Amino acid sequence: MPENDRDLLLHFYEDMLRIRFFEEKIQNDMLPRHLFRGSCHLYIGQEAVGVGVLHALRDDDYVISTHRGHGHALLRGVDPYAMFAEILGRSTGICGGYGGSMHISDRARNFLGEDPVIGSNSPIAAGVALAAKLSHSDRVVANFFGEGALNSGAFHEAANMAALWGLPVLFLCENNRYAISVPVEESSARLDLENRACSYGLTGRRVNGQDVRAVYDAALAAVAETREHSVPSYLVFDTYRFVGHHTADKETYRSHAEPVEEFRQHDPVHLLEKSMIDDHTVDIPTTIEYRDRIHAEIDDAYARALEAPWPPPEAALLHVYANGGEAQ
Ligand SMILES: Cc1ncc(C[n+]2csc(CCOP(=O)(O)OP(=O)(O)O)c2C)c(N)n1
Repeated sequence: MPENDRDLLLHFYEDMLRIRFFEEKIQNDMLPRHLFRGSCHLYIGQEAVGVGVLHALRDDDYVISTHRGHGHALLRGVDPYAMFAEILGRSTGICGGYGGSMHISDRARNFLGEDPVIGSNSPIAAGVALAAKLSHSDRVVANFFGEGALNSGAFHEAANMAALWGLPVLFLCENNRYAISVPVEESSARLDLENRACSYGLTGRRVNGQDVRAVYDAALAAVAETREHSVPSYLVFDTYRFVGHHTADKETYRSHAEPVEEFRQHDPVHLLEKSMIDDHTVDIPTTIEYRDRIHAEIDDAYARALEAPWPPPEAALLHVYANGGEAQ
């Protein structure tokens, strides 16, 4: 990226703050008040990956995410109010309150959704890319998944077909070191994850996922290659999940030897903030202004979502039967 592209860096900063504050609301308010059913998988600590990649895409490109997809959805421009309302199960949620935290989607923004079935979103991404190719568009598909999904057959089937048919998919592995409680060292025969798709001709690139500038640069190059030549790309981002696998996770599996505090020094939000202050891109009052403004935006969206209407009981049958809910 250009050495000092102030506007772009400030966009990165704003987007990272929005994701962080959105999810802190879930963690610090919704969770203790038991305001949602099931669990939420938070993206706290991994924000630089989503921000760097999404800024390298065009609005008409497609994004397919996982159970840990709030950040990707917000970056696509999904309304935070409609996302809070969705998680709370309200009728004004982005999916009418039917999906909750793990099934947010917004076709109008080419956010084809979160998919919590591990590995299964890669074949879907390949299918969407095939459709894009057959319709002679130059749109690309960004397929996010965790390192756990690399061990699924579905990922390998998709990578093989994408390479064989020249499909414009970006396979984007977010290596946060754990699949629920299983550390990557105990699930992967080899730790050079970037080589995992070599036999399909996919040369992976390993990227520091805590450094939004590095993510953006790598994503820009991969998107250009994929778009121009209609070929898949593969990137592995090393990142860290600062919170539990999901909101009910007590994290008892983390060994005492794990340098949690050291990892926390690599908080992507703080790293970007510090680097912008150090190189005089911004001053401290500006960062406070940004934080206050985004906090106010998230507070407002959340307050409105808490007041949002519940779906009427008869809505339980909508979208279930082909005839719209009438008893057969
Ligand atoms: C096919 C399938 N098997 C098992 C699960 C249960 N499960 C939910 S999340 C998860 C771990 C995913 O780890 P990873 O792909 O690394 O993503 P992360 O949660 O770290 O973002 C598993 C095994 C599932 N959702 N789908």
